[in-house]
Amino acid sequence: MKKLFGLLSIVLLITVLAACGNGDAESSSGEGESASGDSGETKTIKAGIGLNSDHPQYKGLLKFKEIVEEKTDGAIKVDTYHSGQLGDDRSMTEALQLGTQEVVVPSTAPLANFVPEFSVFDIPFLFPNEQVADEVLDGEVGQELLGKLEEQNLVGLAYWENGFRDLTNSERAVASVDDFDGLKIRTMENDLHLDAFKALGANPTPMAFTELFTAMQQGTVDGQENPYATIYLQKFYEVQDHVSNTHHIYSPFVFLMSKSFYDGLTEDQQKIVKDAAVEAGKHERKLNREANEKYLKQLQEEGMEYTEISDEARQEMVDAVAPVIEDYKSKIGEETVDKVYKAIEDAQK
Ligand code: KDG
Repeated sequence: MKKLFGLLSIVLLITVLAACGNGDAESSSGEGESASGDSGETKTIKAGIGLNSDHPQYKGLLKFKEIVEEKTDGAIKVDTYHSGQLGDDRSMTEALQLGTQEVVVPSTAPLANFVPEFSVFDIPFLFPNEQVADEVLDGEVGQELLGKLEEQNLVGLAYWENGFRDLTNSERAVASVDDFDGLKIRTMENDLHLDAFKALGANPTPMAFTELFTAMQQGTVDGQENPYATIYLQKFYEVQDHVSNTHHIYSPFVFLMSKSFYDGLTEDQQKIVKDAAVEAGKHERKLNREANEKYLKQLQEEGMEYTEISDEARQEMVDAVAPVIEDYKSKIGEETVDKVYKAIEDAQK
């Protein structure tokens, strides 16, 4: 009996020592983690956007959450926030730099305040259609631009789509350059947008998206520009009477992650979040295109007057903003501008 007790004690001691050994290896280096990063610690991603929960952008974010939580077996949890609950594009991007938020999906326009080369996508009438935009953004030059975000403590994981922007206002039907005269237009916080609208004769004001609805409601601005999906889903038709298919800029979204958070992930987890951002982006682009197709009609059903821009009128707009583009080439960086123009050409061959 005494012998048996002694043997059991030894077995127990060996088991306890072995367990301690494992624990040390995991907590000190994280090496030997499973593919899902199973160190026992759950990492949480706080992901925010400015648009509301009906918008395809939010559906994309939910897709990202679904993929990441499933592929990491819950080792990474994603909490999603819409409608600017965490702030606007700019302040959320700053929160990523500080490490107090992990994900934001801003338009590229405010990102140009962090990496000036992103303003290349603010060149008016740059992309002829969404397919060419996809090829350029997902191709070499698009990915090279994402790489520049690292210097700003940001990691660009994928491009999503905001889309072609169209003008709305509460004053008059806009059919030609003359009709822009003096219109108080809210723009995103981007110098090229501001100067392009000035060149068209408007009176632009930069403003965060979170303040836009109230500004239109109170008449601080006469109008704004955004894709049909946003105009409809944010109910801008309640405070705007006219919409024109100006299609003046194609806005990409960038799926951004905080660099300090990304660097703290295991290699497997980095691959999972990268692939998930790309996959969710494909889903978002598809939903967004469907939305933009159907919502122009619904805006008219809600009482907005639609004005179609003729080819001649669009050419007048192209001519009016041409000097601004020339002026910005050096500010953006000639090399980036040339590469993007070349990629657009190649995508159309
Ligand atoms: O979530 C994205 C929005 O915050 C913003 O980018 C929408 O296009 C937009 C705008 O006009 O500010």
